[in-house]
Amino acid sequence: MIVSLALAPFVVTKNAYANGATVQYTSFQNDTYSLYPWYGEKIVLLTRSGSLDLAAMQAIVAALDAAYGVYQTITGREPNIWGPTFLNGRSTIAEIPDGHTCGAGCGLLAFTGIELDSTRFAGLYNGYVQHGQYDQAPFYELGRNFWFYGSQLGALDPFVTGFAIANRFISMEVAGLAGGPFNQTLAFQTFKESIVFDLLNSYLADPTLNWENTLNVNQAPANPFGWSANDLAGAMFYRLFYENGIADYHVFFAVLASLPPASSPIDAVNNFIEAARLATGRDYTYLFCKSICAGLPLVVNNLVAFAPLPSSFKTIGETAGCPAGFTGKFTFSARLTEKNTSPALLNLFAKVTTLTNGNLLQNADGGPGGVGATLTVAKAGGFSDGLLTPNEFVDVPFTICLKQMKAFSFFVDVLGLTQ
Ligand SMILES: [Ca+2]
Repeated sequence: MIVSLALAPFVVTKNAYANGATVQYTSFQNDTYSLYPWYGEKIVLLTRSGSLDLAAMQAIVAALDAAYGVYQTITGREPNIWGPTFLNGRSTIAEIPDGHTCGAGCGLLAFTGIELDSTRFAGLYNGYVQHGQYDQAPFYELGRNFWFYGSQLGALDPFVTGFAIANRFISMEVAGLAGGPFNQTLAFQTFKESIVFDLLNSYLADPTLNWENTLNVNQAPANPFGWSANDLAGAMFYRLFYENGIADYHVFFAVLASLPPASSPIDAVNNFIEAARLATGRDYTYLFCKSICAGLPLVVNNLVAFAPLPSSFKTIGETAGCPAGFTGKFTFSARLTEKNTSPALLNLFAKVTTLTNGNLLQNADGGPGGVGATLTVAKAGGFSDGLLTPNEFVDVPFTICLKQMKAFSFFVDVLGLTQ
């Protein structure tokens, strides 16, 4: 699913530029500039100089368009439109004088708009003119524009920047673009491999490391280039792409977008693992938990069946155990059955992911609660010994405090440890 490099900008750029016309651009810092537009299909590059090499600008614009297309393939969507950064139907990438944008470059999260300072733009332009290579900066910033997963993953911060790190490499790789040296010094291939392979492999090889003492505390394993926890998270995304291809990698993000919001870092890790499992059929728990965090409960929905028992449904008009303001209760049991191919499970609990109408789970651990509340599975039935083995089941009672006597939605995840 590679977007062809043979795009329209040839003609459009020529026409637009031949007029020598500039456009007004309002920057992230709310300054106004007259800049020269170089139109692609999806992006428009805005530069301070109008006397740049036309062929070079066409190549750079085509490369950015191609990378934009790869990001579109990965995410299945496009950035939201931010008026000042959307010109003639295209997302702007603007050159701004040094010291007048956020650092060397930046891109708006989930919205159109990238700014590169003049030094960074010169690196991009000269890199192409002199070596036929593309500086990575704008390809990374596209990873800001296409970041739509703050709700599912943002609770673990390195995932946010890790997305841009991974997809910079992936967009350039899929579009077949030669990368220039990182910060004009580190050879692109070394730059890339030291992150996506070496950093992750050294992390995986060290049994004392896990997500909690790396990603969760913004600390990468010691490494020769000083790569960060963001780079480590990026390498985890890259591994999904590398091992499964871009089609499954797209499914990963499509599934991810449908998962519940993460209210804690562990929720974010579980979302990553669950989306990866559904998209690829593989278990990527090992990226986060090795022997040292065997005590970390993970979502085990795929290892069990959990079905409400209609014969147990009961609506009652009393509210004992509910806070004030409720009108009744709904009680039922759900049967939790271990699939016959699953490993034995222990320390099982249910966690509320959806509960509508302002209703509460009355018998949640620690008292009535809504989304995020947990209910520890009591030792009963096949779980009397605290271990649920293949084909064993246990019935779990739920009591819901009702605001009103009407239909509502209730969903839970099942979490636990595998033996
Ligand atoms: Ca048992």
